[in-house]
Formats: sequence, structure tokens, C-alpha cells
Amino acid sequence: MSNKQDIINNLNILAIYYKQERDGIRRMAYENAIRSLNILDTDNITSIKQVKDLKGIGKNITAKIQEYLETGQIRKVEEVKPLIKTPKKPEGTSKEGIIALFKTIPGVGDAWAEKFWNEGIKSLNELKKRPDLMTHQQIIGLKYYDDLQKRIPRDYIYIFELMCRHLLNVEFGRDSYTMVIAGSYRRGLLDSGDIDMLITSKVFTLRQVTDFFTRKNIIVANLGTEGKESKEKFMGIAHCPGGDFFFHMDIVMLPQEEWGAGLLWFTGSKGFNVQLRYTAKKKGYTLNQHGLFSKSGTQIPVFTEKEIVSYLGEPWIPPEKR
Ligand code: 8DG
Ligand code: CA
Ligand code: CA
Repeated sequence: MSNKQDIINNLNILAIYYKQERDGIRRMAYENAIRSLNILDTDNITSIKQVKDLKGIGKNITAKIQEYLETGQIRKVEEVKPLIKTPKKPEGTSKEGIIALFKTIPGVGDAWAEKFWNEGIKSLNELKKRPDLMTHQQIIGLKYYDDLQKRIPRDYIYIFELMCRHLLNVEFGRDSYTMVIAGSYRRGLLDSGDIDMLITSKVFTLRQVTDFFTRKNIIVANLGTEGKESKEKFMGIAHCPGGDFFFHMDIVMLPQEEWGAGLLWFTGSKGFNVQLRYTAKKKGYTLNQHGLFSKSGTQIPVFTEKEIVSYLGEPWIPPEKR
């Protein structure tokens, strides 16, 4: 491992620690520093001079990197390592444990979990027998509960993407749309929590795609509220037809002129989005998933990711480094 990667790994432990401590400011500071190191042109850091003036690396983080260069480790990192909790499935029979377990079902927050508890329900299996107590989203979330806890391997998403593209080509025509799998997959992660599909088309609507994928037995459930379908975003459960592994899929459909902003937003990471939006704000603009806007609300004519980022005077950061 290059020493830059080792430094990044160390700073990442601090970012995770501060996330756990709900200290958003410190967490963001470490995430920003990691981003800067990631785009730094070298893998080998031999002098503090190479990093101390980088964006997002202030006095405190410079001192930590200096400490690493001198001693090969960072005291604070060694200190917090044992304090980092690994997430585990809540268990036990206490009220607290059962409420925590209920809250792992999509669409269940404190109030719902409390309600199930008050109905005398003590396990997911007992809850499965009481669909009368749940919303449509919760029933579906519980039905696919075990699969939804698993992350989706990158190779699997790759095949799923090829399959969807082929079906869209046959149904609507190769030139009728642009589709990208965004989210953590586009950032190059080896597995993802769900599949985030972004589409733009002048030929078909979101409803037509979701109906089509449902007919093809790719989408098996809709997690939205019936009668309140959004024209822009679908959330549901999907799988490869014939396969027995189900996962969460979001589909977002945006007009062509919103593609760049939508792609930035839907690719993430959340931290990267927050930082870029903050940069836009400092310069007097608003950036959201629909575009870059001036104070008066007119859209700036920048339509691709690169155009938006360069208009804001920021360096280009490829998705894998966001
Ligand atoms: P994962 O599914 O592998 O866990 O990670 P992800 O792909 O990065 O997260 P996601 O929850 O599927 O969200 C996709 C992108 O949407 C995310 O990378 C950044 C963007 N996004 C925000 N804010 C929010 C938010 O509040 N909720 C959600 N769901 N997405 C958000 O910028
Ligand atoms: Ca995702
Ligand atoms: Ca998602």
C-alpha cells in the first residue's frame, strides 16, 4: 500500500469515528481532506510540503499527517480505533432491542416501532402475520427483509445494467434515452446498498419504464404510496427475472437539460454533494438535482457535470474519487 493510501485510511478512521459521534463538522473536515489527498498527483508523500496547502487540509490535519510522516502512525487514530462500533443487527428481547429491530424495516421510525410494540408484537415473524397494522411499504420491506439487509455485488449490478439496457433498446429504441447506474456503483464501489438508475428520454415517461420493467418481471414491488406516484422518482424492489435475490432500486427520470445536475446529485457521495452545494452557495448560486441557478432563480446554461463543476471554478473530480 502506498503511504498516501495509508494516510487516507487513517484519516478515514477518524471520519468514521466522528460520524459515529455525530460530530458532522469534524467528519466533513476529514472527508474533505481525504478527497484532496485522493486527487493529489502522487501516491508517495515524503514531505509535509506536498499536502499542507491543499484545499481541505488545515492546521490540525496537517499536524496529523506530519505525525504520521514522523512516526508511521497517528495517536488519535490508535485511540479511537477500539471505540468504533461495528454495526450489528439489533437483537435481544428487551423493549429497546425489539424497537431497534423494527426500525430496520423500510418505512418504520420511532412512532411505528412503538405502535407495533404496544400491539404486543415481539418479533419480525409475529409482525409478518399482522399486515393490517402496516403500510404497503412496510409490508413489502418485511417480505424482502433478509435480502434488503445485503449489499449488492458490483458484478451483479453490471449484468443487471446490461440486461436493462438491452430491454430498453428493444422496447423503445437505442437512441430514445440515456441511462446510467449512478450512486455508489458509479463511484466504483465493490458493492452497493441499492441500484440508482438515472434516465432521460424524450420518448417515454417514468411510468412507461416502470410498467415495462414490471411486465418483464424486473420490478416486483413499488415502495411508493399508491395514488401519489411521482413523475420523477420511483422506489421499488427489483431482481433479475428467475433469480431469487431481491434488492432496492430507485429510478430517477429527468429532462435532458437537468441531466448534468441530476447525475452529480445521484452519484454522490452525500459528502461530495454537500461540499459542492456549499461552494455554489458561497459564489451566489444554488445547486440542486435540477440545475445550477442564480439568486434570481434563472437556470445557468451549464448542462453537463463537467460544465457545472468548471463553471463553479472547481477542479474535475472523477466519480471514483467523490
Ligand atoms: P449505497 O446505496 O451503496 O449505500 O450508497 P449511495 O448510492 O451513495 O447512496 P444512496 O442512498 O443510494 O443515494 C444515492 C445518491 O443520492 C447519494 O450518493 C447522494 C444522493 N443523495 C444526497 N442526499 C441524499 C439523501 O438525503 N437521501 C438519499 N437517498 N440520497 C441522497 O445527496
Ligand atoms: Ca445507492
Ligand atoms: Ca438510492
